[in-house]
Amino acid sequence: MMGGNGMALSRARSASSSTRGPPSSCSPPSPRPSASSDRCAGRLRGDPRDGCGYTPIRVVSSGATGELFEGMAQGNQALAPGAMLLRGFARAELSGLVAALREVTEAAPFRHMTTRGGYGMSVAMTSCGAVGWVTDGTGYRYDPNDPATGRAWPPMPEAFRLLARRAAAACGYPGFEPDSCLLNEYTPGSRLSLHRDADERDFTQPIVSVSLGLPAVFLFGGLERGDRTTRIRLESGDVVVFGGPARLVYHGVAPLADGFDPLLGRRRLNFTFRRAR
Ligand code: MD3
Ligand code: FE
Repeated sequence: MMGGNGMALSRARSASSSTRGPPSSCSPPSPRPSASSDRCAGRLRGDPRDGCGYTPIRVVSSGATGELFEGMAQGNQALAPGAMLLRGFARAELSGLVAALREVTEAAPFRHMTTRGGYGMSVAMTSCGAVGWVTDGTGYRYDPNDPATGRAWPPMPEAFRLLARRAAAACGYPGFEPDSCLLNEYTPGSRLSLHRDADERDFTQPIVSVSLGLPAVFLFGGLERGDRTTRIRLESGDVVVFGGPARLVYHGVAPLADGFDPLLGRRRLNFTFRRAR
């Protein structure tokens, strides 16, 4: 596992703290139509090029390049069975997302939370939606209230919700209704150590991730913490949908390299849309 400097790190979200352990089978029924065949069962690290778990996708993103690529898959890539990278899916919407973001962070500013082990996180977080993901000295949970204010989290902006729905639908999850969006803010040096997202109730529901701002190296592992990780560069406007056999994989983010993004400056944001309850 990644060592780090021992203080500004670990999300360790599900590590042994979850009251619900992962299901004994880590291959929840995949709602994706005809995507993963039986030969893919239990296989997480298949070469994306072998087509295993790959669903040819018709992207319906609009905007700048939309006309050119209408009806074509815009570089969609299966990272592994159940994990689809939609390159640039949100690119045309970035400024709208940032505008909507302001309303969220005015009510619930980014803050550095503390892990159950007492470490301050280098990534600052906030949430919107019916519940928000919270970590403090007592553990990890989804809470209907922001502990910083005692009030409900701000509502999920329509632009957020609709983007998540479209991305999920493009990957074979029609009708995705996220009740929580976790917003992560990275500055140069911020990292997220290897963890699983296992605090949600229903692992058949996917998680949709949207990246904005500075590029990052995403670490994509396997079902065991010790499994080797693949590095994937995520850029502003990239969307990843994690479902099926990829839903409970270990993952993290390498320390953010410095740089300057025209929209966000020296920052990277990641929004993850979840069905928590
Ligand atoms: C794979 N965020 O918020 S997004 C997180 O870039 C988180 O801020 C990272 O991991 C970030 O929990 C990575 C990619 C991601 C998100 C959720 C997943 C990958 C996932 C859930 C299951 C499997
Ligand atoms: Fe995660």
